[in-house]
Amino acid sequence: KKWLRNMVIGCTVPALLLLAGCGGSGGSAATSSPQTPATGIQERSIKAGIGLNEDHPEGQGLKKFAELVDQKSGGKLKVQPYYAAQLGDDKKMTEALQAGLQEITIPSTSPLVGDIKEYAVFDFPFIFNEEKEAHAVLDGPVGQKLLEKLPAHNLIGLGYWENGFRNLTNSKHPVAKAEDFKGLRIRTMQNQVHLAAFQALGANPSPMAFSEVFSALESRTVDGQENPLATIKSNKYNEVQGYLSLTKHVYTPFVFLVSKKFRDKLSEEERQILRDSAVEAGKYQRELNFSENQKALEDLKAAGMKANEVLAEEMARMQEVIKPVIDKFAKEIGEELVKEMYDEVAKVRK
Ligand code: KDG
Repeated sequence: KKWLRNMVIGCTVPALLLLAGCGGSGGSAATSSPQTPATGIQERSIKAGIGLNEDHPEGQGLKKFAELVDQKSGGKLKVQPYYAAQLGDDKKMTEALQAGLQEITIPSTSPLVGDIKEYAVFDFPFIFNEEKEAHAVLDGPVGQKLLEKLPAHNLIGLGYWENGFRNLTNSKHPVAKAEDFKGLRIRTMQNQVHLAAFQALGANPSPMAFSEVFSALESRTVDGQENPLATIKSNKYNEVQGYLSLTKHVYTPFVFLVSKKFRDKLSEEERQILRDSAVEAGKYQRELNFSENQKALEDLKAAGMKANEVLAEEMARMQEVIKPVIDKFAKEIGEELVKEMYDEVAKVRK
């Protein structure tokens, strides 16, 4: 039987033993299909993109992640970092993950709110006073619940890194009280809560992708923007903004995202390497972020920015103005989750 002989010759040895599974495909043992889960560690190239620069703590964290993955996989899993929005902004990269065209990104949670409305709890202004309060919520049940919403959107979340407390810069005047926001054209992230909060303060907010911010400030298309100090320094906003107001008005987390389409192809061993490395690099990133945010203030002042503090009673007045916005979004998100977050913060404060 010539056809049978040809077929047998076409099979590899393991496939020959499982003749039924040969099917003339050459059946390499390393090839995985949805029916046969991958095993071991394969050679893979992993594109990981962020919006911030390599010198920013997020860039340094990503570099650390790539090193850890390299070590843990014996050089087989190769993470290629792309900084400064080379692969696009948070929204675009997240969509690329969903389509399986990019493997990793670490965006602010704020632009995800269009897809997962519950993430807006982290956009409520003035809910955290210190980093450790935010960490308790993010690393606790509330943060976990939100990570569990990601797979339905073709994303896998491996935990939270830190963008941090945001402060306002502008080219017009110091902002020390609620009235000072009036009429300022401020770039915001693409997020409904941020938009509504700045509108409530009488500012004129315009949502914009991160990579467009510098030129919008330079051309005076907008008067100001808000970001953590490490970003203001790394992106050299001091060159186009004279005033830095320490409003600390909202804390933004980063969420470590992996494409679900990519993750589904990985073996358990490979998944574990990514999980462990994301957590380990995340600890490093948060520490670096904290120290860089402290240091950046001095550097920005030395570079000529006029910095001003905001008194606690003025912050309380800003909070008062924004309260209806928070109440409205709390209803939309689900008051139970919002309460859970406040309870968690209260526990840390005790
Ligand atoms: O890599 C993260 C950045 O893309 C972005 O999230 C920075 O906070 C940010 C902003 O203002 O867009």
